[in-house]
Amino acid sequence: MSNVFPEGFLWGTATAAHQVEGNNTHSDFWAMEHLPDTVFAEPSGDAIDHYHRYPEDMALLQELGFNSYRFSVEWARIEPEDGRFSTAALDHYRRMCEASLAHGLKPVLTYHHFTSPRWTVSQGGWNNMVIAEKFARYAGVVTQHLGDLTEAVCTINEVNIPRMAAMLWMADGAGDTFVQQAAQALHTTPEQFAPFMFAGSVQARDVIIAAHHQARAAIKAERPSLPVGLTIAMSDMQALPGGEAERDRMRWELQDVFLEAAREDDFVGVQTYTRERYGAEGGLGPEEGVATTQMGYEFWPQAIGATLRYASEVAGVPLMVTENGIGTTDDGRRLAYYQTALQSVADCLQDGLDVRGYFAWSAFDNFEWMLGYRPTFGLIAVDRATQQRTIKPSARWLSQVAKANRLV
Ligand code: GCO
Repeated sequence: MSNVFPEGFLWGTATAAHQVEGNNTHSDFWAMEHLPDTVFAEPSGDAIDHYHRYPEDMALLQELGFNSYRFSVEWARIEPEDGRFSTAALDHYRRMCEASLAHGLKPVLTYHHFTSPRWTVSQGGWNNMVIAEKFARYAGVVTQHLGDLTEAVCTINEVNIPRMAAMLWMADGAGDTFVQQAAQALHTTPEQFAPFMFAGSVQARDVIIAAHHQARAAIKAERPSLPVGLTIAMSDMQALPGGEAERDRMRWELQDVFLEAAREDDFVGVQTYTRERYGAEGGLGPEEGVATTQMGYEFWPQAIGATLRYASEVAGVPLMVTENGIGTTDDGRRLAYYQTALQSVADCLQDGLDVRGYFAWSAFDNFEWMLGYRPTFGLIAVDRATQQRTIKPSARWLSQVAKANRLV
């Protein structure tokens, strides 16, 4: 059992623009949050105003001893209308990258984290192959402006989540009235409605994979040496006796296809929260006696080790833990989660897996999509009335690990 992490290991936290910045008004999500029959618990609003407060926020992350920060640049701000790029928005993200570096945090940038400009939806969204070209064009522009300051790029966050949503959570549709209203607001039809999260078809899957490949080429054309990868949502998919075939079928659909698409990448970003069990009939809920989190997931921190091993086996490229964490109001549970999770990452390293970094989800309590602000994944609490930040004890523990580059 080793406790030491390799030299140069990236230690950081992760955020996503829409979840922290506030007022992402040109995005499809903003429009969807404000419909009369919205499926969002509440709108994102000012979020935690990271758009303006990033210097103070980065100072906190520096104080905690991290050496990297994974954040996303917002396509809807950078290209608010098709083909119209905002130099001001690009400059904003350049200032963020500069501030990040000045705080000793190497920027790992995500180019797409769930939200897209509104205009993409009116063009058929992620069902239409045209978006792959548009996304690649945007990726080229971003790289031209920020590539010299960037440590690594995650093209698309959780390439498999739309497919997962369609197969696991939204089998009954996301609410007909909502889709009708959203389609109308975003100038499309319910049949062609495909914002990223709602693009669960096989066709959309192929569009998303093509968008990643084309973006990778556009990034490499600007900066051949910049490491590029995608990220994938992975639970540890376990089979009970008799459930192997069903588990393998689902794992092929939800993980293998995407990991195979990453075989030419510089790394794959693994994002893990829990495990899922399969029996002959399909997915089983949480096992009796196993505690669950605010998300209803089983408390299963060792899942990260299992998913790293599986990702390595299928993709065969270096790995990065781009998200790992827990939604809980009990920070002691969070600490326990990180202790077990990091031990399982250390065990993977010991066994020779090439893991380059670990990013906790999340730096701050933030906007948890449809669930609003209720789930709290942050290492740092935020009082949204005052925007006051408070470092939690779990962050202090992770800080010691990051500073020592070993488990303490
Ligand atoms: C993700 C999401 C995050 C979520 C996190 C917690 O990439 O799944 O990136 O946006 O907030 O997973 O559910």
